[in-house]
This record gives sequence, structure tokens and C-alpha cells, in this order.
Amino acid sequence: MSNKISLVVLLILAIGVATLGWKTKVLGESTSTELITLTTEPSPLRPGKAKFLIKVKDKDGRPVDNSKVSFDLNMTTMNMGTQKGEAVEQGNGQYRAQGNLTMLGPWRVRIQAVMPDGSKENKDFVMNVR
Ligand SMILES: [Cu+2]
Repeated sequence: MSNKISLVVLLILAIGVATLGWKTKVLGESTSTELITLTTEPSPLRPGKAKFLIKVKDKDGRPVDNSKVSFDLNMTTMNMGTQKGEAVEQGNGQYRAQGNLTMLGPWRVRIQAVMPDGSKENKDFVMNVR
């Protein structure tokens, strides 16, 4: 009888730990909210013209408008001549940029967002053009 009870207690403990562990992981993911995210068109990237959609969020995950988002595009393995400019605001924390991927291989988009409060966020994305 007492064996059965300790088994049940162990089971409850195990479930508790598993649930807590899972919750911690989910919390960990949500607190590491990426301030700058990037999607591309096409995806995956191919040689030629490409669109870059940049999303800017604050630390609570809310979209940030009126941010100054600049980009700088080049290959990581050689200097192809940097393509840079300011991304065009689309509303809802989204900004659009474009570039011309003139060669196969690894390219880097370096993005800087100057937030409305003046703080700066930098992020590099490396993508393979294939
Ligand atoms: Cu190249």
C-alpha cells in the first residue's frame, strides 16, 4: 500500500517537473523575443532581385512604427560592392527593402533600426543564395 502511494507521489512529481520544465522553456522562448526579424522573397533566396521584409518589435513583442531602418547588403566571402539604403515603412512594424543578389553563395544583410526613443538595434542575417 505505501509502495503504491509513493509511486503515485513520484508520478505526480514527475508530471509536475515535466510541466514546469516545459513552461520554463516556453517562457524562455517568449522572453528572448527577437527585436528584428527578416523574411525574404523569394525564400530561399535565388540569384537576382530580392525583397526583404523586416519586422521590428519592442521588448514586449509589440510592432514598432516610426523607426529608421537601414540595411547593408553584401557577400560574406568577398566584397561585391555594398548595397545599402533605408527600408520603406509599411506600417504595423514592417519595413521593406530590396536588393540584387548577383551571385550564388553566402550573403549578409546587416540591419540597423533606430527606435523612436533613439536606441539602436543591430542585427545581421546570413543567407545562402542558391
Ligand atoms: Cu561574390
